[in-house]
Amino acid sequence: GGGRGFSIMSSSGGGGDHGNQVAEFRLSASSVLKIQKGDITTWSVDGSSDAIVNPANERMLGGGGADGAIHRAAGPELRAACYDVPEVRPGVRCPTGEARITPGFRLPASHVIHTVGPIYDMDKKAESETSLRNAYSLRVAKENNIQYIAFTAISCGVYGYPYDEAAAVAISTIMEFAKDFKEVHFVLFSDEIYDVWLNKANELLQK
Ligand code: AR6
Repeated sequence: GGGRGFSIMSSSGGGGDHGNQVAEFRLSASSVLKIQKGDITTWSVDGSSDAIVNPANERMLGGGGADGAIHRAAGPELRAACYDVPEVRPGVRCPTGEARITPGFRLPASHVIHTVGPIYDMDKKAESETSLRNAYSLRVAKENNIQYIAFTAISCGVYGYPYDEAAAVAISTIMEFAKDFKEVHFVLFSDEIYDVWLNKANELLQK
């Protein structure tokens, strides 16, 4: 009894093949994990206590991948706010495994949590794993009273983290530290990563 439910639901809008299905898992009595395909720049739940997590780099001034898309959608105000984040050493505003928060500006989400995942190093797996775990930045979100948070597959693009290993870290970290958020979302760009995440959540969250 009281087990973790799992269901596939279609989100509103209809349309694509299985492109807008949302897989839902219970994390605690008050908290759900939702895994869906999509573009994180369009994500929002309530526009006041929600945050998207930007897989940034240590300079925090934008880049390619999701970071580039988030900066384009948020407008130049986001880069200005990032520029104002103090450097901890020359060229580093946010060290690997840490996070910084800014407003979302023109994004539908109210906040952006900029986090820096590791550049995957197969010779330093334990270090990569610790940094990735830390990049899931849930403490910063809690300190800022975020109730709804959306992640991409941090480090799974430019930074080269193997999908299956990254999914295990991502989902186990969420299971451990996200039980008091209302909703935790993964908004995943590719079919392949979506499938890996869904399989891993089924493995770790299904009884
Ligand atoms: N919505 C959701 N996911 C996305 C989007 C989007 N709009 N765009 C890309 N992804 P990456 P990293 C996926 O490379 O590996 C940047 O240049 C993408 O398919 O964005 O942590 C930064 O400035 C992949 O699955 O981040 C850093 O220099 C995932 O998001 C560096 O890349 C993460 O890929 C960070 O590399």
